[in-house]
Amino acid sequence: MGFPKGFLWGGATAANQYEGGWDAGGRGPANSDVITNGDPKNGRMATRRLADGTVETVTAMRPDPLPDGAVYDTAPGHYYPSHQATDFYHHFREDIALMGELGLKTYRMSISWSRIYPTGLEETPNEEGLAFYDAVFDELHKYGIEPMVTLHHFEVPLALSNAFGAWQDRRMVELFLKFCETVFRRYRDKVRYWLTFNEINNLPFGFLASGMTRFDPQALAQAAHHQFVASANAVRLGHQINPDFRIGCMLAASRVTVYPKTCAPEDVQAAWEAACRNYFYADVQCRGFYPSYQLQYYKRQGIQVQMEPEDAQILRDGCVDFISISYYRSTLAARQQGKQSGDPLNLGEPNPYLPCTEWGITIDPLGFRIVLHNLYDRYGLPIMVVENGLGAVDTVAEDGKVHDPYRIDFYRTHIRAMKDAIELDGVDVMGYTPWGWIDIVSAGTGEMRKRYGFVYVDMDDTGHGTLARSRKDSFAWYKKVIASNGEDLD
Ligand code: P53
Repeated sequence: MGFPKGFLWGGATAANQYEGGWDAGGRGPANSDVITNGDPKNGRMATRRLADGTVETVTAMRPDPLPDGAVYDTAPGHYYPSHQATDFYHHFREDIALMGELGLKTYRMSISWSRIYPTGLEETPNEEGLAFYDAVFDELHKYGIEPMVTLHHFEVPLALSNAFGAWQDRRMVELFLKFCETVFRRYRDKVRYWLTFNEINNLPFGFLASGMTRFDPQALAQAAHHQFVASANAVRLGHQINPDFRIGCMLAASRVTVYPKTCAPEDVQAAWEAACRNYFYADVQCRGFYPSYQLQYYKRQGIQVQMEPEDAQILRDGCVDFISISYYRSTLAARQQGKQSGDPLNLGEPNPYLPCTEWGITIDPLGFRIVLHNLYDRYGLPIMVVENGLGAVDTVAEDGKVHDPYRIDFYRTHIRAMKDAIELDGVDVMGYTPWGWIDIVSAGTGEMRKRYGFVYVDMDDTGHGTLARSRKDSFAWYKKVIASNGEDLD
């Protein structure tokens, strides 16, 4: 049996980590453009300008609230990895040729909102930005590659963060819809697959993920609601503009792959609770209403989400066509931990049965099969795997090449697990787009040395290098996997 005919083998990236050209072609700054590089321990920092003109750096995920008169801004003397990233903006023809050589059927990318509406508030879109993505989509179609576009991948126009804290404010719903309508209409015949919010359950990554400036549980719940309404409206509008559009949500599935630390029922319940805090985001988008457990949880926490009378209907009418996921790892939960750690980068305790990467990420292919099965049972919707991959340090060997058997191993075991989910568990998997098919900047730490690609990009942690592209060993391997529709994994 194996992988279905027409399985969408692909590769994935996001604009804020790959595109660069941050001030080219009339683009406005985004939240991601004021976030500096970081390190594995401390993650990334954001810069802001205080009322007296001085600049401070604060944590990029959940900084303290903005003091009066302060704004997020760039400042001299800092390195902002998104500004150049790995420069797709100036390399897109060369990079898409590599995608063609690899045999990709689909390419998952994001559109940078502030390239289309520089502050988010303009009445008319930036034509140069629209033309850039036209050129990208045309180039992809030349090679028979179907674009899959994320509308919101950790990026909002910076002006909206500074004006009202982005997603914590209801005004975002309309502004986002204006952006969606523009790109749906413009690319109506060039893009069929769309994803609304990347890793919507990683919204607690705050400023980095959603451009928010307040991070109390109330603000986070309200922002999630605004994203649900925005997503549902986008789904409905997209289907009106082109009934052939297939529009999905996107869940960080690692966060629902939570194992109990022991078989004590209290640990099992802790694991289930931790998963539910994440499942609920997909529940709303796939089923069209809030699950009762989440409403009770909000009540218990004293959280009151402000909902407009029309919202229930909007959510019902805006269910997604499919669910897409990222999957990197599983985690452990135990009753002793009591409350979940407030640190979104906290990875929990190590699992003694599993190896982990230099960044503390467990490697768990069976967890991948388990979560695919769970999600298919839960929603009965096709599942598109839009992120999976291994962040590792690659070294250029004496022969000038990167030999990365560890990456091939990772993909081999994960693709086998996905095949098991299809063949043994009957899961409907639409396709698979490895994360960072080409080296890009890390979202979590802003590093370059944490590489995911089949293609190596000559650039270091502070942006130095020729940006030259070269094929790693895994490139030829993945090419063979695609050519054999997943049969040849040796
Ligand atoms: P990096 C962790 C931290 C930030 C974003 O992560 C994350 C995660 C893992 O769930 O989510 C996704 O680059 C995200 C991508 C990101 C990828 O994981 O920190 O959708 O933007 O690059 C990998 O190693």
